[in-house]
Amino acid sequence: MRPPITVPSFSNYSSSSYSSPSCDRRLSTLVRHLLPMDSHGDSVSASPTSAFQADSVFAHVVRAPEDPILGVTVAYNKDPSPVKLNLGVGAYRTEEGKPLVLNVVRRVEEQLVNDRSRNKEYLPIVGLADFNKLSAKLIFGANSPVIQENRVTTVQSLSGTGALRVGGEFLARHYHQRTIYLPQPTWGNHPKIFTLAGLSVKTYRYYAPATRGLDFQGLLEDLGSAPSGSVVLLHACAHNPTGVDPTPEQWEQIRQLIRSKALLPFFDSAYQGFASGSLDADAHSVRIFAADGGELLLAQSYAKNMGMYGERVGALSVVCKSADVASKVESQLKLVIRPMYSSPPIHGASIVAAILKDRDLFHEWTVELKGMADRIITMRQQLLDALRARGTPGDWSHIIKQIGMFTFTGLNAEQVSFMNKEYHIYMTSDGRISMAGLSSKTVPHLADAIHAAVTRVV
Ligand code: PGU
Repeated sequence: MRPPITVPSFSNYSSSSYSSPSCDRRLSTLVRHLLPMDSHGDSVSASPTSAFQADSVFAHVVRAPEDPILGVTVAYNKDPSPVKLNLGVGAYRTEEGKPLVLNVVRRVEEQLVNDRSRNKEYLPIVGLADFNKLSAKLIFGANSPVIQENRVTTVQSLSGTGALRVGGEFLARHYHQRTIYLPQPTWGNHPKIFTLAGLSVKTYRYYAPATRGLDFQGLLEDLGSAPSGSVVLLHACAHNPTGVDPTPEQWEQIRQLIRSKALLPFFDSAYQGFASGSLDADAHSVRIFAADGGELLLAQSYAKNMGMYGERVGALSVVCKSADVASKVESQLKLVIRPMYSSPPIHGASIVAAILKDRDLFHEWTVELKGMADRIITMRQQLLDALRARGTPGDWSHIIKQIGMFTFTGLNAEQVSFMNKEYHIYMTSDGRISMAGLSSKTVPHLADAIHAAVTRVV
């Protein structure tokens, strides 16, 4: 018997769990959530089963639950069923259901391996200089004033997660406001990253389940009443998990509100190119903030858009009012990074830099990226058609309205659990499915499962 997946979701926690001004209470809340739960959601204590175990100085260590997202893959890997389908983690798969290494990445990797002049010396603390410059150019645009005026400092990071953590620790040390507002819901790792970085986490309304769209009024109200100076986490595009982004007009209103209240925007850009298929269009939100002369932080990831997941390639940028401030900020970022991991890895960043630097390689990348984005859009249409063909109750048009890697289906935890047990479908308990994990062959199986869940599990 395979145990059902248990995927505790941070998105279910009330915002008040993170609202305490007391660091102790915040940490104890977090620690409570990281302890294992019994079936009633209560923490359970360790019970050593043998004298041998009790001898261990670690005998008191309790087993932690699997991660709500990465744990889905762990459960999937244990399932022997031939029809199993992993729609949990946001990782691109081909029509054949296989992970994809982009052709352009393979080609550059071969060139690098064959280049005998290359070595594996340590990179500087801030990483590969070329990579940092090119990453800033990719997101802000080549003609951005923040680049031309040297007002941005960019450091290489351990993918998007590492950029968020280093940025969070920098803010906890050097910024006067320790509160960060996260959209509700958000990527499950955000609250943990920022809490452990030393910030106090609060939430702002973002998603309206009734419309399956943006709660724009709620967002404006919550950010409007946030204390001046608070940090605001914004998903640059392809919001995870909802797939709901503000329109350009709404972004402009958000920008005006944030600037008028002197809030500090911290962008998380994990999906540039995946929302629309265009790198420039997906950078729109970041660019309007960068163009207004104000300050911001930005975490960038090449996990998805270049398929560099396990290479851990990303960047943290801090846009400042002057080049002088930016260079001082960089000197302090080095003090955050050095005792944490000393310096970042060279391999993945060298591949990314080579692709960003060369016009032909860059073009080849954009074509492959568009191919991935388009395949996801096709999957959306196919899933919607399959549900309509089955007469599945409900309006499923949000499947094609939402953008990026995920569909926030609206399925509840019981329905998710049912689909797991009866159909071997693996997804996060909040009802999010990774469209990138679907293919034409598996759409019917998923549609059957959703139809059964909706009609049999209330
Ligand atoms: N920010 C957001 C909004 C993300 O969705 C992710 C990845 C990251 C940052 C961090 O990605 P890096 O790999 O560190 O660059 N979220 C995916 C991947 C699985 C995970 O939870 O890390 C997801 O499925 O939500």
